[in-house]
Amino acid sequence: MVRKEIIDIFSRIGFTVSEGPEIEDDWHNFSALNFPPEHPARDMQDTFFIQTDPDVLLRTHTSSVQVRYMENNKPPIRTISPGRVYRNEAISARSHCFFHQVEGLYVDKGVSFADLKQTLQYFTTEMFGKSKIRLRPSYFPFTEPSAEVDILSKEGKWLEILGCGLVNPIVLENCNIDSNKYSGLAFGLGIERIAMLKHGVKDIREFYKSNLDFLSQFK
Ligand code: 2NM
Repeated sequence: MVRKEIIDIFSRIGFTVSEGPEIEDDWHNFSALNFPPEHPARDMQDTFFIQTDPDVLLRTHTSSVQVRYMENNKPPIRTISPGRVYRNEAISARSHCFFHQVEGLYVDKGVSFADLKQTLQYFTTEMFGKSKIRLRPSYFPFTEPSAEVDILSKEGKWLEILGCGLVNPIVLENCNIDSNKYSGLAFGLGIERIAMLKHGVKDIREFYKSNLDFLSQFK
């Protein structure tokens, strides 16, 4: 339900839906996205690799889909990539070994940080109603500058809802897009995280248990 709602919201401002493989190679999941060789996400502890071939892994984000999209399409590009992603971390109320993301990408001449902020304000307003957001400086290898977006809850608490930034020119060049001519904005969110905030779900594991008592409240 929440995935569909997110797709509907971005469809209304011209984003298409793109999909790609859950089993990825190093280039599309890490190298093209400017992850240095020693980045901790590349560790066996953090990512699921195939033991016999380190170039076969389960994608850790759907940015890999956007690398594929940029390799195969010329700007203007406006696409979102929903899908399952995998992280090798301990299962708890707040994290799971897989979850679902939507990542967004907009590449054209003159795409700016103002476009990023306005796109995200549009999204949060459509998703949560009129709402105050703030952008906090952050770091991702694939964006520069990068930010985390918080939304102000009814209780007056800032809650982190997504990460974003302007696409690092290195990433554009890796995907054969001229970074002197084009710029881009990108963002990534966890669908479960949005669903938990919207519906007051306290434990991410509820989504994977097929418990009818839990599921039937959403029909
Ligand atoms: C995030 C945060 C910031 C992102 C970057 C790209 C690409 F492919 F253009 F480089 N796709 N998605 C991105 C940027 C994802 O997730 C928290």
